[in-house]
Amino acid sequence: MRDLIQKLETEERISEEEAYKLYDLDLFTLAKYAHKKRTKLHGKKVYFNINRHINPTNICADTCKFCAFSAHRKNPNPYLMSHEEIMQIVDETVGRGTKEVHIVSAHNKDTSWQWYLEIFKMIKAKYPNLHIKAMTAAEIDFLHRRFGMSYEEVMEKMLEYGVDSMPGGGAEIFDEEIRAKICKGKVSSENWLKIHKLWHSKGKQSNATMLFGHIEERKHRIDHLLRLRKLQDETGGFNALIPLVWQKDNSFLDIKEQLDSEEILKTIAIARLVLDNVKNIKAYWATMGLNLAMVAQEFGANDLDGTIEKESIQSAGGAKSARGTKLETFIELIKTSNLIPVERDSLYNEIRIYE
Ligand code: V47
Repeated sequence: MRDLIQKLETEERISEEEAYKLYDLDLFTLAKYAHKKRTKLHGKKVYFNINRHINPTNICADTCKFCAFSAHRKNPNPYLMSHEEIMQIVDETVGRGTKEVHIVSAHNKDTSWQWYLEIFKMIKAKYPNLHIKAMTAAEIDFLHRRFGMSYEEVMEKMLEYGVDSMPGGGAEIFDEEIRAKICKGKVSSENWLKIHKLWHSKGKQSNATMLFGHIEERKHRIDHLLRLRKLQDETGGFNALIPLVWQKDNSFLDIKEQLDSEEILKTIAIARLVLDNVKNIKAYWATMGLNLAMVAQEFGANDLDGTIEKESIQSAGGAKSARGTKLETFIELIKTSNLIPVERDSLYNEIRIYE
């Protein structure tokens, strides 16, 4: 343990073996080093963007046990939006100043690949400056299996039609045994990483997520972070990690307790320390609440994600995120915490500093 503390002091890379010992440290020791690293990278800045989440369908061929969003017997409200409906949402949100649309769908086998992809062309034709963050690795893998398109072909269409960056969804937890229990049949961890690697090889950027607080153990989170760190060493294409705290309502996992704040903060701090090559760690307010997301800014996180406007995935699991957050709320909370609110674009270029 003395060696590990020594490395944290000198900011040397933590070895794989040492990473598995991080949870043995107490919260405030982790916080001290994670905050130091965060401050070195970002000072007192807290980043966010003005974005809109759109989930065009909840009809899903997969049966992930942790998910409350897809239409199933606990949530029997299947929907599928037309491109006209999606465009109407985009028109309205652009009118309110949104700079990014984050478009993620369930895996609907009754649609065509054109339904998935051509909407991006329509959006880009009308709003060339609107950033389109769309198509998780899980969706790309689904289109590959359903329509026989190679990953390369799906990506060619994404690029041709105007997708700017990929969101981090579908990563869940990479450990294969846990994956078999919570999301059997979905994109494998190997293919999730392969898809992001391919996207990065095209000079494009993406995010990564980690879903925690369900049946995984601490060692599985560390394994997840280490697999991401390894790929990031190769490609440098990940902008941010989004640790997603699992929301327990309406799922098919028999877990009664939501993860407590101490474990969430420890995980954020450890993510900051292990992922020494990923610049941004989001405290995703939709899964940890705004108050804890603000506290997390002192435990290694430097980003709150965005205003979102409408959130359907985590709120289906019980999160209080359905209606997004107002820009003024972000600004006020950050300022009253003696930190500096910074509106960023989707690739972390600064747009406005609220001094
Ligand atoms: O992959 C599903 C997760 C993800 C639940 O890239 C749940 O900027 C918690 O990936 N409780 C989709 N999480 C959301 C996502 C995302 C969100 C925000 C920003 C970005 C980004 C990406 O949501 C899924 C899954 O891991 N999820 N159900 C639940 N009950």
